[in-house]
Amino acid sequence: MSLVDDILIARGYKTRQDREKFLLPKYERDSHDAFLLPDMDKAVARLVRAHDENETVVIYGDYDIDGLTASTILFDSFEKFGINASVYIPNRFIEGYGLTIEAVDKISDMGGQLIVTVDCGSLSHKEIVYAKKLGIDVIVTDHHSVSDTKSTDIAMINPKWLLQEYPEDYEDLILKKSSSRKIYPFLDLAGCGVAFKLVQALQTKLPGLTSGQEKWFLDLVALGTVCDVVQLKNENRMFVYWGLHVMQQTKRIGLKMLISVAQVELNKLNARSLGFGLGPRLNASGRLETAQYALDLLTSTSRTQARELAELLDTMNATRKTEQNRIFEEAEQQSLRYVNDKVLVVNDPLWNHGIVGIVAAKLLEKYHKPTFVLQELTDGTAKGSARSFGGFSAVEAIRATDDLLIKGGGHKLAAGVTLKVENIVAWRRAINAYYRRLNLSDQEKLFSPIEDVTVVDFSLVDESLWDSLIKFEPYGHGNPEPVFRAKEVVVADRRVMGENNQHVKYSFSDRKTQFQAIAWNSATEFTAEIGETVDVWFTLTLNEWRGRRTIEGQIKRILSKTP
Ligand SMILES: [Mn+2]
Repeated sequence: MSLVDDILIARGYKTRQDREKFLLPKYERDSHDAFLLPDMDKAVARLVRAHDENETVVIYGDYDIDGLTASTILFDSFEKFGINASVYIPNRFIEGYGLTIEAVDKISDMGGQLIVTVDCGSLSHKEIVYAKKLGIDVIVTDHHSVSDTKSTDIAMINPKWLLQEYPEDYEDLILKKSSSRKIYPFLDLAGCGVAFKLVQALQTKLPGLTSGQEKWFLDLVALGTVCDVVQLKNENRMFVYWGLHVMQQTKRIGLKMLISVAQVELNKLNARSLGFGLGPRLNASGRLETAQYALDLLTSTSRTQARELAELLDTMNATRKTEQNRIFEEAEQQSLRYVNDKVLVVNDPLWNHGIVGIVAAKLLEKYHKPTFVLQELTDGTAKGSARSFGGFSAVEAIRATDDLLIKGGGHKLAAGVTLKVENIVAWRRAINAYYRRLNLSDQEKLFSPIEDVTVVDFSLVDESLWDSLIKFEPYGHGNPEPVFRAKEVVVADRRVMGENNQHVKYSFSDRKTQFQAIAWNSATEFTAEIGETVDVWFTLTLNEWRGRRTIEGQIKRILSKTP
């Protein structure tokens, strides 16, 4: 067994076959049967009718990247299938997330006969019933948490229904491959992933997109999947793995221009480039004004238009960053009032609720607390975003305190919430009381990385290990970079570096071999001195200097063992 096998086994890839699958995802093998998703056949039949009767279809999207990529996937593919469709993206500041009565009215005025939602709609029973009254059918495609009751007269494609259907034994059923009933074996698709499954299913019933051509949509699937922070496992891993390959050869002029303004080098394209380069630029327009610009960019067929839009998004992204830094600094100040709270809730009238989600993520990183950041609006309500980690589920916390809320929902690690300003104080207390009631274990409270594997011998950390680890890419949520831990090694050298002595470089010795590791901007955090015995947690990087390749560590944590 190699270190690589050890890591994969620790991550749950128990058999040799599981490990091989992980290291080389394959499209045909790893694509699950789209018709196993709830209501897929119903949705396909309805869309075939829309095609045959040339109905006016409206794709109802969302302003985040998952919603925008999902909308583009359906819009482009419907065009190829000969389904007459347009896209409706709600405005975050006017309509908010999901289907609304006002939007249904507008769609009715536009002559819409069928709405297909993407990345939303699972909780829109009222709006769906209203649409029906106006003679508009609705197909929901979504991946958000669902409520306990499922409409039977419309198609709702959402893998999360499977958990509802098999609450106790979903895991068991998918593991038991011999089970007589086939069940879709993966729940964590993003909204764009669900939209892509609909394309795969339609492809078998309508001409326009021959088998294999749908792979050209994987660039968009990868982008939405990474930016929606779903687990990069199973089918998602395959989507992102191959989606990055597709993106390197993408024919979408809008994506090409976006890649160019984000200064992403095509041959170095990885999941990080999507999450930190392309994603923020696409999101900026929806956060500041309207996501329509981002949709227009993704669907653009004109080079000039695409260049202009990409440059506009780049400028908006710079504005967003300035706003975000201001909000972050103010929120940092405010959080000093709540040092004893386990769940941080901060609020202000001047914090744009399009940006507060990113600020919540940064506060979480700084304080290691589940965090809610709210904007108080002029109508007496406050609206905001949550980020969480470990055993604390933001969406469960919202559910447990919903008597003080107007609405809320989302996922375990990220959620949204709306409440009356006058209830903020009481709700802050309630959600902290809920945290205490949970009685989380130490493991569930842990924020810092957990090691994948213990290194007993630094000589094993070499170039061949590095070459194997490259196959673990793309890294992201659910598939983090492996973290190594060396136990009881001795600090052989410590040097501070950089203009302001902000970096620190260590050399550790396991008594046979020395190993270099660096911590950027953390010289004050890591203070273990020469001669001390420590445990050290690190990830690996490749250092290329004057043609020489060396493998170095990036320090995550040092624990002194010297009494
Ligand atoms: Mn989504």
